[in-house]
Amino acid sequence: MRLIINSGGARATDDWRSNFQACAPELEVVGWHEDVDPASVDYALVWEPDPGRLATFPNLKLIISAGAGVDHILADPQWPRHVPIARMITARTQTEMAEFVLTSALMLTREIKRAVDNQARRHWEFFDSARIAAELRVGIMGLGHLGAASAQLLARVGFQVSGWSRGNSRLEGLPTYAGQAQFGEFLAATDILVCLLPATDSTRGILNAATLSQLPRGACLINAGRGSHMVEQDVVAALDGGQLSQAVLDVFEEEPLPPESALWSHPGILVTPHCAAIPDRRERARHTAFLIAAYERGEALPNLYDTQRGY
Ligand code: NDP
Ligand code: OXD
Repeated sequence: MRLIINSGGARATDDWRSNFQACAPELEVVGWHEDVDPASVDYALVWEPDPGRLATFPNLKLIISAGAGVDHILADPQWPRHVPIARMITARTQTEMAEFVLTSALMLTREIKRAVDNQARRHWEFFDSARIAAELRVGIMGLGHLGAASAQLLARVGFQVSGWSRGNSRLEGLPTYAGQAQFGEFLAATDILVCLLPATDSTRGILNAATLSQLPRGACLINAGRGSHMVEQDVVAALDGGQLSQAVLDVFEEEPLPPESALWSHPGILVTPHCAAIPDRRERARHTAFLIAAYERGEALPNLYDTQRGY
C-alpha cells in the first residue's frame, strides 16, 4: 500500500517515513515531490495540496487531512469528490487546543501582552485591579471536538463557560445557546469570545462588526478557528474603538501572516503562528495508520468530512 504525503514539505519526508516505519511498516511512504506512478497511490496525507494533484491519482481510496479542518483541501476546485476525506482529530489535538485556549484566556485575564510590551521598552507600569477566572464569562463558538474540550478545561479552572453552536451539541453541566436565534443572547453574556468553528460558507466573516458590537464593551477575542472567520478590519476597528480590549489570533486569511500586516504591531493583538493544536508527526502517523487499517478492514471511519454539513 502506498501513501503519498505533502504535509511539512520535502524536508519532512524522512521524518514521516521513520514515524510510519515504527507504527505501520507495511505502508510505503512517498514524498509529494518524489517520482511516483500516480496509479500506484492508495492514500494521501495532505495539507494545502497543490490544486489538481489529488485528481491525478486514479486509485486513491482515502484522503487524510493533516489537520482537523478540511478547507485547505476543498480549496482545490478539482479535489476528487468520490474519495472520502478523513479529518485528523486525535486526543492530543483536543488537549493541545484546550490548553492553548486556557493559556490565551489566562494571558488576556492578566494582560500579559501589555507586560511583555512594557518589558521590551524597560517600562515599569503597575496594573491595578487584576481579574480572576471566576469573574469572567468565556463564550465558545463551536462545540465540536475542540470547543467542547476547551470548554471543560476552562470550566475546571473556574471560568464561567458557555457555548454556542448550530444546536446539535450540548456541554455537560454548562449552558449552551443555539443558532442565530440565540446568538445575541450568547454574545451579550461573553467577556472572552473564543472561535472554534469550522470554515464553511455560513461561518465566513462571522467575527464582524455586527457580531463584535453585541459583546460587552471591552471584551476579548480568541480566534483559533480560521482566518476566514474574521473580518480583519472590523476586528482592528473594534480594538481601536475599545469595543474589544485585546485579542489572541492564531489563524489568518493569509498564512503566513505577511510581514506588512498591521496585525503584527497592534498593541491589543497577540499573534501566534497557527500553532494552537498541531499534534506531532508521530501522533499523526499513528492516527493515519489507524485510519488506513480501518479502511482496509472495511470499517466505518471516524470524523469524515460531511458534504451535507460542509465540514
Ligand atoms: P467539529 O466538526 O467537531 O465541530 C464543529 C462545531 O461547530 C459544531 O459544534 C457545530 O455545531 C459548530 N458549527 C458549525 N457550523 C456552525 C454554524 N454555522 N453556526 C454555529 N455553529 C456551527 O470541529 P472541531 O472542533 O474538530 O474543529 C473546529 C475547527 O477548529 C476546525 O474546523 C479548524 O478550522 C479549527 N482548528 C484549528 C487549529 C489550530 O491550530 N488553530 C487546529 C485544529 C482545528 P453543531 O454541534 O450544532 O453541529
Ligand atoms: C487544523 C489546523 O485544521 O491545523 O488541524 O488548523
